[in-house]
Amino acid sequence: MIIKKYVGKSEEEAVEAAQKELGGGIVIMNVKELKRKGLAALFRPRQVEVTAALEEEGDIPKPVRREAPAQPEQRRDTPAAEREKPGAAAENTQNIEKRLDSLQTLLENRFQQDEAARQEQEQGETQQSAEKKEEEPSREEQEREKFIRLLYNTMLENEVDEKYANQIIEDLEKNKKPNLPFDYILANVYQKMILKFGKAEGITEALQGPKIVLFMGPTGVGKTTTIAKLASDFSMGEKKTVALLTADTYRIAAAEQLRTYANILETPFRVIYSEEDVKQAVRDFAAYDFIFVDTAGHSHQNEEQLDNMQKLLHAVGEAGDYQTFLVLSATTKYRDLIKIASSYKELTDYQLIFTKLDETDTLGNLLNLKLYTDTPIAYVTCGQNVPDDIECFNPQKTVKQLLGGKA
Ligand SMILES: Nc1nc2c(ncn2[C@@H]2O[C@H](COP(=O)(O)OP(=O)(O)OP(=O)(O)O)[C@@H](O)[C@H]2O)c(=O)[nH]1
Ligand SMILES: [Mg+2]
Repeated sequence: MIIKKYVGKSEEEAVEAAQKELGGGIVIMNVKELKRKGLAALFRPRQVEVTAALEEEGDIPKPVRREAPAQPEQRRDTPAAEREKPGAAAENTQNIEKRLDSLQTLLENRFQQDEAARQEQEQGETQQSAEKKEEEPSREEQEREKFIRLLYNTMLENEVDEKYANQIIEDLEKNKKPNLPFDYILANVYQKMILKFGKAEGITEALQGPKIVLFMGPTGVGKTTTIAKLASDFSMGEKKTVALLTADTYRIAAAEQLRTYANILETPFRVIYSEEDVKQAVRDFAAYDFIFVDTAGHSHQNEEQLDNMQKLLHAVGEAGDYQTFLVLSATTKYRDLIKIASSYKELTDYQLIFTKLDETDTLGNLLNLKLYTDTPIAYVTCGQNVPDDIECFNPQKTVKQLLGGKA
């Protein structure tokens, strides 16, 4: 793997320079603004540094230069204004994770703590066995193995499926060379995990006519709230025209919930009862950019409900260009998520949205479900506030958390 830093007046310029030299297959691992001190800050233009990585078979690893740990003010949570909002253009990489350096510091601190504990234990052993250990030639290699095990255990603590954690480590072991520095190992695991998450296309406009966007998922995961957040982002933020439909006729309150949001956003709203209603609505809102369709929460075990969903999908497919999103809660048990995702996969292809990230500290299921379904995550939500608590899925941020960093 090649890891290099590039500097430009903007992030885009630095990324362009990286692509020019390393090609399109790079992964952006870190972005930071270079801080100038004193008078230089006044007279010189802003400079942004990106760290780009390129996987290359047989490449001789180059150690990454250790940066000073991030200043306390850089460690704060990403403010809402800086997060990549769902309506923003895909190329907007403005919010790529900025704190890989601090993650490394954190992991190294943890490693050193483990090391200190181990050394204390060693001191308690007999002089003879201590001397014998010091003579062991592979001491540094042993430390590296421990560092890799620390990364592995951190993934498991974050509920990454053992199977996937093993894959990541096995991949690392395959290309292992002697004397790999810790930061190279960390960067390699980090990059592999980002690649595993991939990139979702998210909601895209139709070439012609409105794009119908259907949201499905279990009860209470946040489908309606997520639709309200996205509708707000696209209509208020992106100035797109959005119409809202609901096929949730199981509960009166469900239709009212979306109607209320539609009133606030001043977008049209309609309840659809039949396949013909779907087609009529698409004809009526033909001039709109998007038609978002809410659905009733379904139990993946209820055949009748799944049958109704199948009919709705069929009607939507006949009515025009459409996309589907499966909304899942990050708080649902792994085994249940697998069953839910599988039963919806039988109905249609979809992209994933994960809700309620604010209600759990362990995000392993995001990676597990991405890999299990081979389906990218498009959006994540992290609170009840409409429209603020939603953002485009940011793999850098999640991977950092999975390796022990703070959100
Ligand atoms: N903490 C937290 N709560 C959320 C999030 N998204 C939605 N909620 C809450 O979850 C509850 C259910 O949200 P809804 O949008 O009604 O869920 P739904 O999937 O439409 O529910 P049904 O239509 O009944 O299937 C509400 O109290 C929301 O405020 C989130 O990201 N974090
Ligand atoms: Mg709902």
